[in-house]
Amino acid sequence: MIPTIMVCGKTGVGKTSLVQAVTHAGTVPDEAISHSEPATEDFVVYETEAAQFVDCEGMEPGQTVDEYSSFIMDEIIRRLDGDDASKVVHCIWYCISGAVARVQSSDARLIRQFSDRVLLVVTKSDCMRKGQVEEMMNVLLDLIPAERVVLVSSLEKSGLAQLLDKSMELCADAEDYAEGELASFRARWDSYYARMRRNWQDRTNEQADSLINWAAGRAAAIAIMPLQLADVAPLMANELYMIYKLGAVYGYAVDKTVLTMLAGVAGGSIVGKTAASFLPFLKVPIAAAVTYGVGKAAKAYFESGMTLDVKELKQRFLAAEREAKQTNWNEKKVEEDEP
Ligand SMILES: Nc1nc2c(ncn2[C@@H]2O[C@H](COP(=O)(O)OP(=O)(O)O)[C@@H](O)[C@H]2O)c(=O)[nH]1
Ligand SMILES: [Mg+2]
Repeated sequence: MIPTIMVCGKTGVGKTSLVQAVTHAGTVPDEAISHSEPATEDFVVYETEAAQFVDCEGMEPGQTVDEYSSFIMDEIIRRLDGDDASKVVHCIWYCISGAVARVQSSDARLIRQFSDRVLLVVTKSDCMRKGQVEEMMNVLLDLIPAERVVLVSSLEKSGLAQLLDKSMELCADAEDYAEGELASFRARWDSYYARMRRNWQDRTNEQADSLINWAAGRAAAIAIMPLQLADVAPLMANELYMIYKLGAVYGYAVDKTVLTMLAGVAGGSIVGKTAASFLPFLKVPIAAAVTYGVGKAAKAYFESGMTLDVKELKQRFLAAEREAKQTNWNEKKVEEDEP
């Protein structure tokens, strides 16, 4: 038995690209990915040793939620009713685009309809921009618990390991597995993904580090501005944005509690720490070091699967802050563009 995962959402959000990203080379041909016209018609099934992916035609702008919803539901029921147990859908990936940064009411309705079999996948997380991320997260997390949301980028190969882990959990409890069957299913899945995971992990690590360096450099650039008050809000926004993006690199939707906890490992807000440095030449290194330290603690937290406790995080923060103080942030060239 291999699980069946159904991938749906609006046209162009990156469904086919996502299936391509989680399957071995050659499974999904490049031609299947659209660059202008919608490319996926009806239901296209891609099969691997680990899973069967049903790539659905996307919801079109003129289509109503009810129309799209019954199109998907009909297929789910058709598969359930058939004699072939291997066709039953175990898990749905409902995709919305991180580039659009808006959750529409139609998305909200569909997500509710698919209920407890659905993972909400935010695609193109590489395209999420400052000023939009926070609002989008808040709307999403009102709709569905953070555990059921995964942020991915097929382009950067980020969040994919997280998506697979969550899907595996959903698939595993969707089936009444006979003894031993579950274990063999897990083993097959693990061996299929072992190499891909290693590659993704290396990339994720690099992305996280470059994001932290970028944010610390930005903090230094903000702190160098002469006006005391003017730099307060941007420093805070910069730090929070870094945390959201780091979460996304690991596939996590960061909620308020996690955000506050991570920003707090510095033992006070970045604003407080910077303002307290009454010697102007200390502002830059402090702002950079605090951001860097919070970044490294956040990275460790997401890397651990959100299990590290506050005490461990504080230690990570202190070690990284010390390390950052050795860096001359004034001399580091800060790129305006994000990594
Ligand atoms: N930046 C970015 N673009 C993506 C990503 N995934 C897909 N795309 C682009 O989005 C467009 C639509 O992708 P496609 O997979 O055909 O979307 P579908 O209609 O939902 O199946 C294509 O131009 C892709 O190259 C991603 O993770 N990041
Ligand atoms: Mg498609």
